Amino acid sequence: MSTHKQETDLCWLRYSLIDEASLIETYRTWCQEIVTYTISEVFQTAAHELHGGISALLGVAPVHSEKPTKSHAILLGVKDQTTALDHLLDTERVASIQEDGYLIQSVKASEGNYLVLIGGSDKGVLYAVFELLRRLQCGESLGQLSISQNPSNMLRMMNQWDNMDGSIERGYAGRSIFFEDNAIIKDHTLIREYARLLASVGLNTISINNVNVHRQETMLITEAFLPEVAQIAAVFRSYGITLFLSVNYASTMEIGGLTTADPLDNDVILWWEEKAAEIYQHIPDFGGFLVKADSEFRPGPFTYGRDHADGANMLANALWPHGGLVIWRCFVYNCLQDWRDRSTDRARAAYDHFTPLDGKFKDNVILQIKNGPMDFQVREPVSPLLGGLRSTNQILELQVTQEYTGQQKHVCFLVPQWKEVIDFDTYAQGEGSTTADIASGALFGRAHGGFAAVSNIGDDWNWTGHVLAQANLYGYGRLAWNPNLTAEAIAEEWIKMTFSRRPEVVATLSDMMLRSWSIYEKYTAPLGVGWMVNPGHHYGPNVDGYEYAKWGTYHFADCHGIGVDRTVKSGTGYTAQYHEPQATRYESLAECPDELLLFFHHVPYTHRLKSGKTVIQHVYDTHFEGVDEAAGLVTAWTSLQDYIDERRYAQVLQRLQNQAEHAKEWRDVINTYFSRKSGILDELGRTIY
Ligand code: GCV
Repeated sequence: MSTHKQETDLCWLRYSLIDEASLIETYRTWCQEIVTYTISEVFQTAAHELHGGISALLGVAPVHSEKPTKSHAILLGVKDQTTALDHLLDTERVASIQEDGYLIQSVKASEGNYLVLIGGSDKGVLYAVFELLRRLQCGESLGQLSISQNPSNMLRMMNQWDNMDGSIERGYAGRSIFFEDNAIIKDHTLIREYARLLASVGLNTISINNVNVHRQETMLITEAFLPEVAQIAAVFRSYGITLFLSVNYASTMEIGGLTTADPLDNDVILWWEEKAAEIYQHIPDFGGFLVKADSEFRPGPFTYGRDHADGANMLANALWPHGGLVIWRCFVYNCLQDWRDRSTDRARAAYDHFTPLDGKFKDNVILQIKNGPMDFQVREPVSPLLGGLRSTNQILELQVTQEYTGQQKHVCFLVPQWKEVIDFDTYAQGEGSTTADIASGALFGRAHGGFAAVSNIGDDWNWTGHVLAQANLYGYGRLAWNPNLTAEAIAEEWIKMTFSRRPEVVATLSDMMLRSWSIYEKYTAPLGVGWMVNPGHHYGPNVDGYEYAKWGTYHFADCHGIGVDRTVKSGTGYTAQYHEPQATRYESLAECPDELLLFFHHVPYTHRLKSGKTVIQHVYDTHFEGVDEAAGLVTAWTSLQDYIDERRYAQVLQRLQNQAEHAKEWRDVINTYFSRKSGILDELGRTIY
């Protein structure tokens, strides 16, 4: 693994020397001096980051002082701890800053010109510093800065699916930066760099091991590993990030010497209470447990005839005295389904399991809900469970790792997809009840809420396998902080920070990124049907790969038509899990949006979409278009050769070329399958095999 810092790409924290003469002069004037008004570990991180960022961007190191001595200075302080700065700022604005929030204000005072950065806490200062550096990287003017920010989400979490043998479940960028050979990696260089990347986009919590907790990872909460876990927690703590662990629900049996994991058993309760106390001795600010229970062969309370509130509350009680949280995943479904059984619908499962338990969870339990009802497909509706719970803390789960979206071999900028999810109106409390407001807890006044996402990084030199996949990590963090940011704005700032501010780079690359999800969707599974991938590893086309499987993942294509009837009228009744008017919209063949048609309805190939095309012609057209557009990505990228360093240029070029080739495989497999099934020819007579 490459722990050598120079070999590792710094992603959007490259801080390349600014090359516009007038800009650098102005910035140098403003950034001569850093004045700090408080001391704490995270505050020092903030000051250190600011110093390092400015030195690299401007080629001149600022001086550090305890009070301003120059004509211009950057003043860093924490709200209510910096009375020396009070006279420079509007007290109401300062009062409105919450714990992780911040204010950045340029002030012309008689004593000098200042950029004042005030955080609601030392973490707020760190976020303010990264915001200021982002503004510098984006070439923005500093004279009129007046930025006041509070994060929308309290929890802004990253979930690693890292195993202790060093592999990463659904990882496409090398090996784990945390574990190898069933041990914790002792060199924390990459972990620290990762903490910087996460903090720079405002993320504040991380679980470091896979939710599938196997034998070795079960031991992470024992004396054998806790001292080293505590060291990792310390690295993250210095960047304001709280550490969680995924735990095995059956730990009492696997490592506790008990014969049961029944959540109502007194020995089980006691064991977890003692375990929690032991963990907090090592890590006083430990975040808590992330739990996958009764899901895909993982143990859980169902074995004992208990429900998920019993299971989660038992763990929550153990963590309660220490201020810890239980994040309990709702990805619970029957993974041993018989494909002949058309009455069981996997899409219904999370809602059916968890809505009857609404209000039964302790206050320190948070239910983690995947964005869609199935599993991170290229297109799914929003999970109706988001909107189905009123009295339970919830956190939205996204997947940054591209399991079903090209596995970081294909470019697929997921921010536009996530925007559709978080802007979706659930109507849970009338119009305007967006997923974003449910996840944050704002809609129902919940204490805890936020976003979680499965990470896409490994020890590859560029972190994410595909250089352009760094944008998904970046974009996830930015949205977790502020779901109102647009995909366009996120792409633009990411490009400026990561590559260049040159207009041709920004315009070309933004266009590539913003269209990439739609391009990927075009040449893969059509109209929301999903799952046409090779089983197991999930890469590449295989229309019937999951059709006769136990996983509940079917498209029901025959010679007449395709799609899953999830209507109340004639199907699985899934549409009723949505609030009106979404329920009616999805139930109605006429109103259902084209892009989700086959998710909700079984239709003949000759069914006409709103676009005016038949389903079969849509399949053919999009697959030919998708391939052309994938080839267009290669051409667009080559036009940027002069502006991108050789290493990253070559890496992206090679991946885009492979993508363009692989898109043809997708096109030909899908088109051929449906042409043979339907017996209907392409109206344009293109080659279908
Ligand atoms: C961690 C999907 C993935 C699994 C993953 C699971 C989950 O089924 O294919 O690899 O397991 O989701 O989210 O728990």
